[in-house]
Amino acid sequence: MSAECLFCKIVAGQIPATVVHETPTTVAFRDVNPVAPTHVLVVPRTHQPNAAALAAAEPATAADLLTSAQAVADAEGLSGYRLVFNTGEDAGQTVFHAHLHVIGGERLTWPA
Ligand code: DGP
Repeated sequence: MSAECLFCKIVAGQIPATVVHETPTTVAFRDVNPVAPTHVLVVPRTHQPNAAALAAAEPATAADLLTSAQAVADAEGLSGYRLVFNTGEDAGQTVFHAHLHVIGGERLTWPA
């Protein structure tokens, strides 16, 4: 755990969040600022600053994020969904604990 990390604190239960799915390696909770009817963040329990760092250090946990995302989609009854890893400030990453956005619940446009 990183002492100043918001998502580490959510994983530890020190900051409240609406948790929708948990596994031994991941926690999924609703985004506080949803951009679609379903907007869930799937995070590893361990602290890594972004998805690439997670994949390099813990590839099995990186894969677990995808499995958890599908479980969230199934639980939410999504017929389709979008997965996003914002990586780096230029991509809009604001929380530097790896997280996978699961976005759906409406017809999504592309490009966003
Ligand atoms: P990103 O921009 O990819 O780093 O996404 C970070 C997301 O985290 C953003 O969509 C808003 C969400 N978020 C920020 N603070 C909190 C919080 O305290 N609780 C929850 N549930 N989500 C948060």
